[in-house]
Amino acid sequence: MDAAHAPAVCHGHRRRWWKEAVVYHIWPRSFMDADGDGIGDLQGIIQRLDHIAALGVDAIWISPHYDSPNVDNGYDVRDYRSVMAEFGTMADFDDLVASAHARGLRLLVDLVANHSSDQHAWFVESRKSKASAYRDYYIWHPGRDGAPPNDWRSFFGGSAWSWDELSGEYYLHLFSPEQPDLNWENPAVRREIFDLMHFWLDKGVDGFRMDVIPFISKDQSFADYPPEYRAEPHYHHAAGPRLHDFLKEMRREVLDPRDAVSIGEALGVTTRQAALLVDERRGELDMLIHFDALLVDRGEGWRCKPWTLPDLKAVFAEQDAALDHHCWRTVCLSNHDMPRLVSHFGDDDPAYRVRSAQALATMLLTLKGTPLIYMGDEIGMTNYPFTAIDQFEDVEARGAWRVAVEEGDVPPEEFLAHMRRTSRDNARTPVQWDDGPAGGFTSGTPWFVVHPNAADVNVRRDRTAPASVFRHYAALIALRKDALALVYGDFTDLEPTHPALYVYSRRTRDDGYLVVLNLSREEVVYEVPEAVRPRAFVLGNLEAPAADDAPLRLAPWEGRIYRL
Ligand code: ISL
Repeated sequence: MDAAHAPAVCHGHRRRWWKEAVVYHIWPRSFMDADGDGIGDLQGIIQRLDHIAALGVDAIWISPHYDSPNVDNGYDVRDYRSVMAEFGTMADFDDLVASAHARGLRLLVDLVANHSSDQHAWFVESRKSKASAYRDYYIWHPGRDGAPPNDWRSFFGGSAWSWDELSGEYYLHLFSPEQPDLNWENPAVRREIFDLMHFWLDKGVDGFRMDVIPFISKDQSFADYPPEYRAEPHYHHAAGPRLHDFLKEMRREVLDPRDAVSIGEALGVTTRQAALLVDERRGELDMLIHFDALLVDRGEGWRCKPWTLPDLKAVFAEQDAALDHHCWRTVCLSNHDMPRLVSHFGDDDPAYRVRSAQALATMLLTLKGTPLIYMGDEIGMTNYPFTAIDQFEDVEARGAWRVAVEEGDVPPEEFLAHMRRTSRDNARTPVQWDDGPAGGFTSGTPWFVVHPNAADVNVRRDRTAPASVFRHYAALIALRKDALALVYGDFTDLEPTHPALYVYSRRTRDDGYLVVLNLSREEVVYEVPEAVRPRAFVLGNLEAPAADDAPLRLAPWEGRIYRL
């Protein structure tokens, strides 16, 4: 249907481009290196836009491309209005916007506004003295009885407060000491952030992914964590008193006038709070990156814990119950902070890697919400086989090691066993483009290890292999384009307690799909309930089943979509 004549509402939802879109997430440092310095860059992204366009996605989100000392790989911004030198120039950025738009791809950039780098000019000025005009751009405190003001902990280990010798006060950093938190209570700070958002919108970007945005409002009493939050302080930080006011102001000042889309990273946001942040009648954010699924197997910090499929299904069911037709959500199963999708929720044993990556792709693209695909997952890239702490590059991994192993009593082997499964570095090894040196990522020396399986697992090979993860993604995305029921249709989990199958329907009043996923290594026989008798098989990752295939006989990691 011609978009201009399409109804503005579908099955109770306001139709918006970003609800119908699929987003591809790039972590630029490891995507593609065009100039041979071993570091991914903007021209590298441009070189590979056809790969992204061939998937059929609608938008790209790039992790921070701003000037940064890279303590946290770009999430410590030194200058919000310039491009990181390793990634290229402002002319390259303009080229990226134009090249993406020329292919019908929208571009979202990362807004890192909870904190800056300690090398940002604001912080350099702020710490010069208590009288600095920029003092109140950050959060300073004299401390209590010669100790930090409270028990807040940095997500990267240790206290969230550092003593500044020169100006004689503590400053707050919820992440590393090199990432001081901005003071959103100060209207001048909010003005600066809104102005820089306009700056990038003027450059043609279509919206923002907002880094730890729920943390921007701080409880001004700076009291200790309430006891119920001590084990999981992110829930405390995400519930600051003025969060909703600040977001409404941002919406009024920037997002609405520019028709820019907003995806808030929502670490610490409960499902109930999520509804308040994305209810379109309230005018805050468009959608969130939810963490409950990503962290379903996560214990405290870097530790993993056992999980079951019903646990994961319960997360999506809870979201569905909490977010009604006034709200929207993303489906995010992986990103640059998480293990690789196939290693996390699938089976990266070579016998099942492709098939389980395809089954997970089916889930990602048919659950309710805007799917976010993380680079490399479209060919089933896997976790890296780390064996020693010095192989890790990430500030989070190193901070956790210091606290757990060097200052604590965790045996190194125990730490590494967990980290192999949970480390952010798993997602940060370079994308494997072909079976050449460095997986075709660079003609130079790659800044980080390339996975030893690059000769087998790479874009060139996957796209032409008889069983291809990439082509399955492309087929699913193409199906979704013509299927509003897969976007706006009601979600019903038909077997919430089944230990191996995920079976759900997506239905509007006049259309519907049934998704049957075997997320296990065992064959499973399944009798489809009367109420959802499928009319026709639409798409799967194995041979089409015989017409009289009842009950369904699902091979390990088989995923099928039927029309209802
Ligand atoms: O949740 C995580 C996994 O345990 C954390 O790694 C992560 O720090 C958290 O999700 C917040 O992430 C975002 O902000 C950080 C940055 O390091 C991450 O890369 C970013 O996605 C600080 O800017």
